[in-house]
Amino acid sequence: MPQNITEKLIKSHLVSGEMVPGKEIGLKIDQTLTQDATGTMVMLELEAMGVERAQTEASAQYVDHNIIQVDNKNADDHLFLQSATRRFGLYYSRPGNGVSHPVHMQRLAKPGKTLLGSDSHTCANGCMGMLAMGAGGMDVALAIAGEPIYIKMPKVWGIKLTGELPDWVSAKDIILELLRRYDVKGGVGKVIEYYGPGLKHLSAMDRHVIANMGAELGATGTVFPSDEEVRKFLKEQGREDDWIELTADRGASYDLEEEINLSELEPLIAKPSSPGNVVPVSEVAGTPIYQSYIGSSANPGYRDFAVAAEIVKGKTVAGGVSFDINPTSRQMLTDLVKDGHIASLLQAGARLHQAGCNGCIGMGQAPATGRNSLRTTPRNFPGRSGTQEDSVFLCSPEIAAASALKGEITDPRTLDMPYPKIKEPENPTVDTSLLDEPLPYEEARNVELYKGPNIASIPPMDALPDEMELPILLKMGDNISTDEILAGGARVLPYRSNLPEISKFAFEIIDKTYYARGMESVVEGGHAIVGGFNYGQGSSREHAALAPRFLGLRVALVKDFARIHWQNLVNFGVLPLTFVNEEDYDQIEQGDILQLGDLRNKVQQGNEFTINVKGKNISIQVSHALSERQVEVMLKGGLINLVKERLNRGQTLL
Ligand code: MIC
Repeated sequence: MPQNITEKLIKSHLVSGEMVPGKEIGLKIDQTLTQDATGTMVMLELEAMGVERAQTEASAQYVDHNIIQVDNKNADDHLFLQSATRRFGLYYSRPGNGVSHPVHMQRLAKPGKTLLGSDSHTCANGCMGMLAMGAGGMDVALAIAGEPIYIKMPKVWGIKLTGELPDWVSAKDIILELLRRYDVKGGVGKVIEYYGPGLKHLSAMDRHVIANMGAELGATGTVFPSDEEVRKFLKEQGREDDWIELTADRGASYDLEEEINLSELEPLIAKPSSPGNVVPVSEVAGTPIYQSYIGSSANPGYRDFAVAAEIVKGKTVAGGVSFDINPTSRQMLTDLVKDGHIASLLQAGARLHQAGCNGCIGMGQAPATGRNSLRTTPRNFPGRSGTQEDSVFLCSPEIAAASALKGEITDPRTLDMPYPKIKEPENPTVDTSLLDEPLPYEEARNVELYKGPNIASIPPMDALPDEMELPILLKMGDNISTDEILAGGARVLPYRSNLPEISKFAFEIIDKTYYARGMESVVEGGHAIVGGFNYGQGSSREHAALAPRFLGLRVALVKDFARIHWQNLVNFGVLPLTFVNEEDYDQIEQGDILQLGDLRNKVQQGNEFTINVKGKNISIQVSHALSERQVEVMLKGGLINLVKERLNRGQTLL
């Protein structure tokens, strides 16, 4: 049977289950990636589980999110992470070295391998012919310990690319086009696999842009072939030996098919406050802007900065526009400096920041209230920029640069200049000086973990009770993102290694009283929340499950869940339920009390059962999609309890 690339990658890593869409499969993980904002928890989990040493082929810890140091917290976390990587045998990418996804691509990505990362944009490395997936920290900790990842077998969505991009249209517009067609739920349960003649015009970094924002479609992963473009990229990085060819077999088919004719695309923009809110830029041209921001893993390439530099060269950005340049890796920044592009940007009025995620996650560069910010970043969920009343648009570097010059959203095709064609450096800089190699085991085992005063261990969690009466503390609508469940931003992120403290910010964007009401519910046996479709989309941050759980969340009842958040809820013992009849969503209100009886039995006996709404004479049919393995996790109150129990019995992890 001819196979597509996704099937090849899955088959060669399958350790359990059948390759039937929707069924649970276990996959061997070759590489892992953690970043600091999620990595501190991962390292604490490794410690809690008593893991000796990473069992993967390569595991790397990047420090790219929490890089503004206004007090001791972030700096202490960096030292904790450095000590943990030395202890457990991981690579350590120091602050300033760059964003995890492009740096991983440059230094460690290998075609044919699997990569699991505690960051939803881990899928970016699918550009290298890898099966790269985002996951919660606990799943990544287990993968580091040598355990498989369990996912539902995805459908494979083949996207045929034909034609060639017109001038002023670039890779970002390709993924925005897919978001325009299918919105933020379009990729759920699917791996997106690109193929076709249009590919030959897209460099490995262009493909990174597209693969990265597969996360915004909710996809399990994005896969590109490993072809001559990938070989060229690896050769430039001094790693040609890591190249293997990986393409779909002739005659391979896909579960679903789509075609994009690149020649027909135009510059696109996602309006506030969803990456799926995409329109042609011409529709919003003339809207005044406060900020134009270039960088992030959604436009990390040399080309992305160089094209902006060429557009603004010899000109000055409009008065009042903050033109923020956030380089994505040190080695690329070096080349942009050498080739004069940074000088062009600075002379035009740019503000240059250090290599890292920065404003993409609200770590600096927050816009003024209610003013329009144009960004090449992947997400514009409400409040994510760090400003609560924000208004963020997502676009290509071409649009961002053109708009910076004009002070208003501008279709770059209207600029009075030819489209700058960018020549990539022939011998790009390769710089490994801030990427520390794993220590040999003999040395590593004596390393002590350094824990600053802000680092708190994860509190114990109880097993799933059999009888519960749970007040609904929040009733929410569709597409609630993990940014709304637990904000990012410079105020909140420094508490990522301190669960009791970070819990104070849970759901604050939606309801500031949640924390106090949650704390009260803990003594009364907990609470539930209700949501609509695509609940928990976006970031993989497991804190969005952990913090509500710490505040007594026992049941999340929604129309449907986003993949990673659903898994995180299970990992920490929060029962994720969906309405069997969606109309029942309208029957219940915030403040109602859900009655769950004989729950442990019901969860084990089948996927559907009924719960009552106290005093209302309503019963609601609900369903859980847990596998047998996950039912066990749920009954124990989460993965940590299960793993600890097994290790105490001298058994293997899972
Ligand atoms: C994001 O883009 O939302 C983040 C910040 O990178 C997150 C990770 C985090 O919240 O730490 C993600 O994508 O998973």
